[in-house]
Amino acid sequence: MSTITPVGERFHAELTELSTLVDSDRPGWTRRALSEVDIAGRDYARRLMKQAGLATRVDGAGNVIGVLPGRVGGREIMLGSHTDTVDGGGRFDGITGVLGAIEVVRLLQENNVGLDHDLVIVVFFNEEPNDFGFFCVGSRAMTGIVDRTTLATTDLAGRSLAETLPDSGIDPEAFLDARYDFSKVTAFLELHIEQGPELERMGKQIGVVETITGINHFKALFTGRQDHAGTTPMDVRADAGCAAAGTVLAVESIAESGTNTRGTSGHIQFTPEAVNVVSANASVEGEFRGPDGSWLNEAQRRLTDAADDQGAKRGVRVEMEWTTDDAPVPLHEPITSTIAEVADDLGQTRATMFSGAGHDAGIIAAETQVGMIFVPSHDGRSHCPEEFTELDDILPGIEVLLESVLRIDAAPRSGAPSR
Ligand code: HGY
Ligand code: MN
Ligand code: MN
Repeated sequence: MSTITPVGERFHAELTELSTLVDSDRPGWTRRALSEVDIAGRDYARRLMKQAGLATRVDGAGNVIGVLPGRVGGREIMLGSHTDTVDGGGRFDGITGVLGAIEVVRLLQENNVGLDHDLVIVVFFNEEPNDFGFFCVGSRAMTGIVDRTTLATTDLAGRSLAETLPDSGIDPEAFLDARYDFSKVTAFLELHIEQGPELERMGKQIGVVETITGINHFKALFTGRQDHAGTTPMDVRADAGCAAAGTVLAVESIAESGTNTRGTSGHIQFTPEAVNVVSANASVEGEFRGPDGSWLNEAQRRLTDAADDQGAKRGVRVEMEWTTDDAPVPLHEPITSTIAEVADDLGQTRATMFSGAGHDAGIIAAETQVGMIFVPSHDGRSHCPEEFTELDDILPGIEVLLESVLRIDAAPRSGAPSR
């Protein structure tokens, strides 16, 4: 077993530098995809990859890909995560896994440890939800599940994704053609902060992810009639805002009806926005999550019906669109058990976990064997400026990532990895 330990100061300095590349007009540690600062973030990661000796390129979908050639070649082990954040997000979501993967490359080289496999590091483009209703955009493009309908989707200003991608240096045609050949990938591993409270509560160092949540996103548009707020009697209004608000409450009550299920409305807008005008239009965007695919399907149906009811009783037209429909993803047993054995052998405490957060790993799992390594989040906080993980809590995750790569590399091709 390897006794190589990560260089904490180096990792910490890079995490500080990358996390402070932020949009100064936004709260928290904001580096949203499709923004200039997101380009700077991916460029920074690419510079580090080059310094670590990787041959780098950017694929047609904006994913930064670095390769450390192996002794044998032909087969790959892939590591990766993302550098974009939510608006007002934190410093650790995504970049912990990117910088952790680059640290693994450097540790292998500094300790003259060669792999048979090529080691491929990916900084996935646009993992967090964008204004077009999509998330995990780069990993979806790599797995070939984007199409012209994806490109035609519009934001609330009416601009299409196809019109917007070139601002980030992405050609829409190349975006459609960014499919990666996963037949040569033995496994994909993603290190990530937990983003919830379980590891800290249990006093465990490492989370071994068994399943990643299913996520269904929706956009609902409500079209009513604009009228005077003082002279229009309540019974003749077609108030789009009220239909939208009723839909928000339906999301909450449907989510409360399941086990470990979640429902969130993250956006609501009335048009016009004026206290003395009945809303002509309104929009709501939100999502359901949960570990059970059939519950998610049922939640979709119930919310579509609830929004229709909200509209029908007010004479408001409702258009409901489900923009993503991702089923829960079980991760792959040979990889998850390798991660668990590695943690045990390194003397680290660990727990098996469900991920309520979505990850590029969940998309890549359709193509190759996938495992995820979680490290604790202080107070379980994430997607907020207070998101925090101690350096001493991250380093064990990098050690597990490194040793898992070594075991997968050394495993017989047809069997479960072991060493
Ligand atoms: O939204 C999510 O679950 C992830 O953090 N992108
Ligand atoms: Mn996130
Ligand atoms: Mn993330």
